[in-house]
Amino acid sequence: MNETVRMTAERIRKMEVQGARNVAIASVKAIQTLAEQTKAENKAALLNELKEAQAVLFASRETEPLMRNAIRWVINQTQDSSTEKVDALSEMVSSNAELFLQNLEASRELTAEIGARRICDGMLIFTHCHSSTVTRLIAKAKADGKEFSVICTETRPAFQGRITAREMVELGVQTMFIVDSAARSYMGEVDLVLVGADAITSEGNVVNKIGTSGIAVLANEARKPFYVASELLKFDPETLNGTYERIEQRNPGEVWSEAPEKLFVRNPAFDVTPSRYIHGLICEEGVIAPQSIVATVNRSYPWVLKYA
Ligand code: RUB
Repeated sequence: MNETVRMTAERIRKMEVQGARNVAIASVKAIQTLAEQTKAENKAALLNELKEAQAVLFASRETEPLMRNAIRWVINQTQDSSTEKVDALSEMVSSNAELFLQNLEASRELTAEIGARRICDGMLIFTHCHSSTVTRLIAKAKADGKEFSVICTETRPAFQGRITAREMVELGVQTMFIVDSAARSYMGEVDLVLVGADAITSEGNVVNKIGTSGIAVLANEARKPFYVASELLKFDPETLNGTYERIEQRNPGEVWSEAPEKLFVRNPAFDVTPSRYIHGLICEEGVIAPQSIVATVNRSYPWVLKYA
């Protein structure tokens, strides 16, 4: 097993790499390094190495279709090539990985540009967890000269909300930080809820950090718009064939490290927000209805549907 791939999977598993985009980027870079370092003597051996790396990276985090779509795309371009020469194939993996990362960055910029238009002066924006897509969007609105404030939750048990809070403060955005259970107390003051996504299902439901669906229900109760900012490639094609998105269960010790023996602590990393609570999905194709996800993915990335 390539050492970079093994270490990357380990870092993802240990949560040293967080957030769907960062997980996908780290995985694609690991595949790129493998291709650059391979000692494979023929195409079949190289493909075996790539498939082995794919399996290890896929297993590192269950709820990450962006990573799966990214790796499959990079590897399949090579598999489908008529070339048999290992050097040329390795070069192909590396340049396709680069191309994927550039396109991912461009998608985030477009998503940020589109979403920033939904932010107006004087707004109070509520967010949960840490999404690099959401913070990029907020940074764009700020760079456009808008003045607004943000509430972020601490996001138990791993406190990713602290990353968001720090980034907001560094951007010069007035920021309020609350415990997760205070969400309802402040929802009445909020103008817009904005969260990221780990996965989008064929029905337009969104899988994101645990607690997101409760916040969506609170937004609905308070009649506040709830938006998800996400690249289209977080769509999970396997949900089209009926497979449920798997929800990763994390170490109970994150919740209570010295819990009494025999106490059954559960620690799901994500939950599912039904599409009916989502006003819009802000993505590189615009602000779309979550229910139109399959048609939109089919228009922009038809190859993804092959993996259904
Ligand atoms: C992170 C999380 C983020 C999404 C989107 O959870 O739920 O909202 O991954 O992030 P964890 P991004 O910290 O457990 O990975 O927009 O950066 O892809």
